[in-house]
Amino acid sequence: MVQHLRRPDDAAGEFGTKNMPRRVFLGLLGGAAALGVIAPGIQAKLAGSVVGGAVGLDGYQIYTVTGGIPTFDPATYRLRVDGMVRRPLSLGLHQLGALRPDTLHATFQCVTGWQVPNQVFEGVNLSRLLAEASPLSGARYLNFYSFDGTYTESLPIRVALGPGAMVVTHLDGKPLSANHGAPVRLFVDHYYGYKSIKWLSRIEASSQPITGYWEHYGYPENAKIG
Ligand SMILES: Nc1nc2c(c(=O)[nH]1)N[C@H]1C(S)=C(S)[C@@H](COP(=O)(O)O)O[C@H]1N2
Ligand SMILES: [Mo]
Repeated sequence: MVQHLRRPDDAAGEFGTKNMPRRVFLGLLGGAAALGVIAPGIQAKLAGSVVGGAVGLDGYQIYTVTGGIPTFDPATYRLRVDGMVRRPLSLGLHQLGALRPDTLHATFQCVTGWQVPNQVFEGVNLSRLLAEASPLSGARYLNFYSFDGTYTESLPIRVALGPGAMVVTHLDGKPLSANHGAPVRLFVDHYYGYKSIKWLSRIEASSQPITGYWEHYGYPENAKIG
């Protein structure tokens, strides 16, 4: 079941309330507030937002701020790495598939309180892509763009160079599903799920972070858990 998250002008939040019993919604909100991440003003804004949701069979809630699951053409899809780099990359699915895979065992954790433990992520560590693209010394952030045309995120390069930041192609041994961001999504271990942008198509090295989609509505840029 897909949770359609609309733009915050008609629905301000990741916390859906339409079709959701009020008690459940308040419970979710309370959980996020207990995590200490959502400021009271944002809570009020989110409480006014309305979208429905259900937990998928695999334990995830499927989020999409555009209200749809974007499609792509496998023949023309490219993951670009550009901006402040010496060697811009443009990788097709064959090239991505030919890379030796990295593996990461981790828990997926959304800021609203749900989590999915014991996940096996496979793909390419960002550090390897960066080694290939060779960021310039002034590049301090990576900015991420989705081909859904709306969702964005950022990450300090020092985090991207760590072992927990991966461009994911496979989840639990299977190619990433469309709902989870096919053909590739980001996963950042120890960071809330909103950093893990789906339907990823561009990674831009920059001296500055862009304001990510949820950051624009008040989520902290630093989404580190704990
Ligand atoms: N493109 C895009 N990426 C996204 C989102 C989104 O709505 N659109 N939601 C984020 C949030 S808040 C979470 S918790 C995870 C959820 O991942 P899932 O939909 O695979 O469960 O995706 C993140 N990446
Ligand atoms: Mo999330």
